[in-house]
Amino acid sequence: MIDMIKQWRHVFKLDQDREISDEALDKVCMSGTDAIIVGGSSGITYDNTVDLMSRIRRYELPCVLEVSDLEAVVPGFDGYLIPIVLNATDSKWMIGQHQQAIERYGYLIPWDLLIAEGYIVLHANSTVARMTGADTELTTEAAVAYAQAAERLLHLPIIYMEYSGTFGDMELVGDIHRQLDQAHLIYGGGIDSCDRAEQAAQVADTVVVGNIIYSDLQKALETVQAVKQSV
Ligand code: 1GP
Repeated sequence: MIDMIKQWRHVFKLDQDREISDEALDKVCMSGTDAIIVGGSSGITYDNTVDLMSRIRRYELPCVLEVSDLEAVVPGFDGYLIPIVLNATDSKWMIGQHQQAIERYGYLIPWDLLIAEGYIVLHANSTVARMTGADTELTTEAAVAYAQAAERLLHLPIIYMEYSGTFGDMELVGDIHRQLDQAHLIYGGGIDSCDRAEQAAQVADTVVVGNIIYSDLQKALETVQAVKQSV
């Protein structure tokens, strides 16, 4: 799993709870992006997850589920991303939900398809920050220390800097990237132009594009080449 993810430069994140036409989905899947992540923070159900997965499955690109709701884990994805919110103040988002899931469904879990992501949530005014009670007011040193704890103590293979809904601090993302030896750095949040996509691609290993798919599909599609051309 991690070897596959390490090759991804650009990824689209599609939200089960938002409408996307077949035509738009076709453009997203044929855009040249490396993969699709299915995931969202609210309104996630088993049915809307199955529905979106089966529509994406008509295409050849990898499709993984970012698990945020225990009731909506659907078999058939190429892999399952399991967020561990490093700066959550509510510990259930660090390990509580995971423990409960294993207790309840342990015998069903395809362990080799799971991969943990150390999330650092940095946009205070986002659903994920509110839900997890994330401490988003971090100094550079504090954020770097979270990333290092995740990589060196917890041996998490992925660090995900989540600015969902706003464009983040590229200097901070770059600082964190420079401190990582092994972990793969994913950036997501507020990418709505080629320029922002390029900036993010310069400091992160993988760039995730979400919201703009639903508000300006053409701009979203252009981010693929912007990321891929960036060195
Ligand atoms: C959300 O990181 C992703 O989980 C992408 O963020 O929706 O702001 O593009 P945007």
